[in-house]
Amino acid sequence: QVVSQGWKYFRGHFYYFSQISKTWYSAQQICISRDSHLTSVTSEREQEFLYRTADRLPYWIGLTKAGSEGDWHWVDGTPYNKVQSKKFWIPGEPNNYGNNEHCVNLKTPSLRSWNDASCDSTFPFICKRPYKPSEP
Ligand code: 2F8
Ligand code: CA
Repeated sequence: QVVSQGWKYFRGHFYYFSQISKTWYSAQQICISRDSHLTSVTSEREQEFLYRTADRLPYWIGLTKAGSEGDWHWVDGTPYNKVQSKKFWIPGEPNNYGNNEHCVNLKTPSLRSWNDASCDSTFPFICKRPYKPSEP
């Protein structure tokens, strides 16, 4: 079926790995236009799937503290679990480098792979949408 072209299935969701680079906000707008959001990460299995598929390129994910008085949150509405998420940050991150890093990318090929970066930087990005079997 054509609607899922370019989307990869993993455990109940479809993921789209873009081949173009966008700012974080533009990337999220593109995901929304395709019935999805920049991806959340809620388990080690999911994180592993993402960094393996990313294959050493940095990609925007759906974590930001823009527009929330400094609290990290997922744009797809998933609650951000600070304790569970600690193991996904690169050691030393998030460091808010230059006092201007409010968006997150998946940067290194390991479970500890998140870096906060300037939302105005351009990177490829990963959209995620639930797999919903259509009505018969
Ligand atoms: O050393 C980690 C540091 O590296 C860069 O800043 C020098 C990153 N900046 C960008 O990706 C724009 C920082 O986010 C990162 O913390
Ligand atoms: Ca950083």
